[in-house]
Amino acid sequence: MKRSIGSVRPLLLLAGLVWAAAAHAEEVEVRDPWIRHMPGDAPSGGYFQLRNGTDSTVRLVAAESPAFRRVMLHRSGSDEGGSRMEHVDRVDVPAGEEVDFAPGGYHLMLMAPREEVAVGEEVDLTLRFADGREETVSVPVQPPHAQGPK
Ligand SMILES: [Cu+2]
Repeated sequence: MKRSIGSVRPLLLLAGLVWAAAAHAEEVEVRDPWIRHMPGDAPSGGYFQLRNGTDSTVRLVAAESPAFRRVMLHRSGSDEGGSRMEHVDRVDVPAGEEVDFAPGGYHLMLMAPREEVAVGEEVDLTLRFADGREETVSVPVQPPHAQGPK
């Protein structure tokens, strides 16, 4: 009797791992998030890669953080007048694709910190999608000169 239990358990474990891998493939992933922290009242930038592992487009519509009163979706670009940024209502990520939120392109604008946010801390960030999906990640706060998550 003991022997059969011993052989069943690894099988269950394996089934669990296969299930976890399959479930993972259908997820929306937020990779390498980081915040470029600006001192004082200046807004900080939020960056990450958004990977859509589902088989339909996901639409990012909002973001929030307990550390900031206001978080907006922005896109930086340039025209003849130089660089500028604009507010966007949504960012679509097609099935199986990835969209970069990075300096010079899409980014989160994190405004009105609730309390002093310090470089080296991590703050929670929640991304909200049109289908009701939400993803919360812990995000390292980096200094103004940082170019990436580390
Ligand atoms: Cu901005």
